[in-house]
Amino acid sequence: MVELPLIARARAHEERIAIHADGRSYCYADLLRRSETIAAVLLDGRADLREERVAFMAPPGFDYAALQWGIWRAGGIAVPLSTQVTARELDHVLGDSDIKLILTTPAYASKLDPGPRRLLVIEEGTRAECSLPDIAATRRAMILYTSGTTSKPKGVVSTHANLQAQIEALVNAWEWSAEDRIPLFLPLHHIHGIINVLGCALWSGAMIEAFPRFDAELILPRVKADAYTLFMAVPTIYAKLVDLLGDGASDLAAAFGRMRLMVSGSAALPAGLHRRWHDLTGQHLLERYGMTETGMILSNPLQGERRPGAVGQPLPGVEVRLRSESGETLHGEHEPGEIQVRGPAVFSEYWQLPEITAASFEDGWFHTGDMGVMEDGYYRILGRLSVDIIKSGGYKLSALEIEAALLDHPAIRECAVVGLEDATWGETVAVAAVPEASAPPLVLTELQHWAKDRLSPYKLPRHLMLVEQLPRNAMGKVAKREVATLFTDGPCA
Ligand code: MCA
Ligand code: AMP
Repeated sequence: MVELPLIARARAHEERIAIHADGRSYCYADLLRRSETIAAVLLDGRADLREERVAFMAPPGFDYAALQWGIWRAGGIAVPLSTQVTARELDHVLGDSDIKLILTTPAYASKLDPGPRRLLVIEEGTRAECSLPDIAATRRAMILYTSGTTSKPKGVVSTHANLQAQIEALVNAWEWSAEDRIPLFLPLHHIHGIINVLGCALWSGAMIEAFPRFDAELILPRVKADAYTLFMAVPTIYAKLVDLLGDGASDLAAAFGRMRLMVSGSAALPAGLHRRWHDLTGQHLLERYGMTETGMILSNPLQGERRPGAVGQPLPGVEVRLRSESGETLHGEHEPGEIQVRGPAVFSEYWQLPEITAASFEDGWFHTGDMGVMEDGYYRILGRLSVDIIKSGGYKLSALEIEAALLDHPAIRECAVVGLEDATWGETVAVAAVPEASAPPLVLTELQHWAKDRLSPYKLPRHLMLVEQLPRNAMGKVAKREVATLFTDGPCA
């Protein structure tokens, strides 16, 4: 039988604790048993799901891991759903990936309206077994929806081989071992949580302590008790922790300093925040850079200088090049170019978007849309090619998607969404709107209230400015950079 390496490796750690959550500990044997049951329920007499897409919703924890492994062991493609998804966003994901079956746990069943699809609630006592199919590494494993330069999020398809390459690069570079213990509080519809934390830990036989969200009141006492060797978070979380730590030395700061490794990524870690964290805790954060389509690409070293404001060198197995606007590969230092990536970790395709997939690659090199530069042997990220991508709290947001949702508001005739720099969130969502003449005056809180059924909480506008017209260039296109200066130069709601 051809078993996934992740599953085969778990057999070597059967007695070890894999996940601790809600006051319970689950060992690797529990995860193997539960995922086998889920696979058998899914197969329901069939030999193989043959890449059928199966959506699932569960908070970080044992159930999430068991559902993911169950789908994989039955031969399906796992489509994890955000626990904060709105009905409209859900409709897009389920329709786009042609989902017929959604899996969830009793606690989440009432949050989901499956429409015409089957909702299968996996109860704790369920038991089933059957022989499971062979799963080749080339089989497609997961679709993650990522916002970008299209108004609707695209499905990023990764094979088992892609995911394994993403995990192995990090396990090797950061020397994961079965002795590691890590808190998991990041959302599990993006790879930061799925691959960098959950995937690497389970690959290594390590222990995860799972929390439904980043809850400082629950997590910090555990940090203080030296419960963890590793910590992985987005810069927003480090900014919030710096505020919580205050100025003086403390037991908590010392406990952060004792961890073997703390990593920051998903968005730029300001050099000042990196230094402040070191002053407070004695810990040099390791900043790395990656993307849903590629896994992690660049990383500061585990041993050696972790440079503030820089993202280091390519991870094992990842090839990186910088390309000029005219398409030349840049070899020198201090020459900015687009970051392009090649290697076994790079995704296979955007789901059912062959033209967009083809346009994203050149000779096997994936175009990230991020600009970078090499300085004294370290890459530094300069920003994105598109002004329509916003990074807020570590989430990648599409200005076009938010604009399309807001245009349904009866008081908005036209609008432009931009990201404004913010010390805590990296960027926050701002909207400049031309109101409908006949409509009552629009205010931010009312707009947020209206939009929360349409957009996930992290996509909601945080600033609103009403304008008579949007700034446009000579071609009539909205000049986004000028829109941003409207907010920085003038008052807004
Ligand atoms: C929430 N709030 C915000 C935002 N989100 N305000 C401005 N901008 C935002 N984006 C407000 C809420 O309305 C609320 O306001 C208050 O902040 C607290 O909200 P809450 O949701 O409780 O915040 P939180 O729990 O502290 O969440 C912040 C968070 C979370 C922990 C940073 O956003 C998070 O988990 N982010 C990680 C996302 C991630 O994993 N990205 C990885 C993508 P009020 O108090 O007024 O009600 S993968 C990726 O990017 C690549 C591959 C990579 O390299 O990793
Ligand atoms: P996502 O599509 O959610 O996977 O987000 C990937 C994007 O996050 C990248 O294309 C970058 O723009 C951004 N990103 C990730 N890590 C970093 C970092 N360390 N510094 C700057 N940007 C980052």
